[in-house]
Amino acid sequence: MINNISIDENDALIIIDIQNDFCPDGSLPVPDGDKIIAPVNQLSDLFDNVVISQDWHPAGHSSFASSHNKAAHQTIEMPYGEQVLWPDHCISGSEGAEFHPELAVAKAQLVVRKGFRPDIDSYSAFFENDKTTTTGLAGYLRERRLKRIFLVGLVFEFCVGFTALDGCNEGFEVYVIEDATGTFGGEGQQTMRAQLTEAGASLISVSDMLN
Ligand code: VGL
Ligand code: ZN
Repeated sequence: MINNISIDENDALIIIDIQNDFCPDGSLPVPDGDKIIAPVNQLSDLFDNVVISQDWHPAGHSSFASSHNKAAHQTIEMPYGEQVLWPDHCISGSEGAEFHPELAVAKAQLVVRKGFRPDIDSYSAFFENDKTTTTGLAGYLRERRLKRIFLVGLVFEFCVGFTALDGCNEGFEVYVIEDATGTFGGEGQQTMRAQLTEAGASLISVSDMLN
């Protein structure tokens, strides 16, 4: 348990994909996905630096099951490896791609969009799933001398987790505020917890921050 973490000007809160499609009325809903919004908004108040990511796919994206005549949650082999197929979600410009209306976005200094290339999905806010195409986020954080990143949002074992793993690889000190993330649960969640610990990320709670 890490208590009373105090935040300074070298820290950034990165809010991952709190968009309508990942909330209960959306096309790829995360159970209780909207329940994290109040604590995320409270956390935003603590930080000088806030970045938000936005899943942003063209219609007919290669990560959509509908593009392959397959059912959602099946997997296919892509040139960059295995890809889970999803229901159509977060189509650029659609209401589903918008941030949840209760999310406090005014504080955000940067919005990173990802997954906009038709042939590559992007879970991480740093790199697309080919692990080489960059979003520019690492360069942004470095130029702004931001060293510790605190991650919240959706989904723990996908976009939050992959962002955290890449953040560790890129040399940032990474904290995942686990009870301010949403998850599908099950084995995927457990595997990601183990991977994060192995990579050196710290799994912490909202209460470690808001004391
Ligand atoms: C996500 C699946 C597909 C996420 C995005 O934000 O975790 N998951 N696209
Ligand atoms: Zn997506």
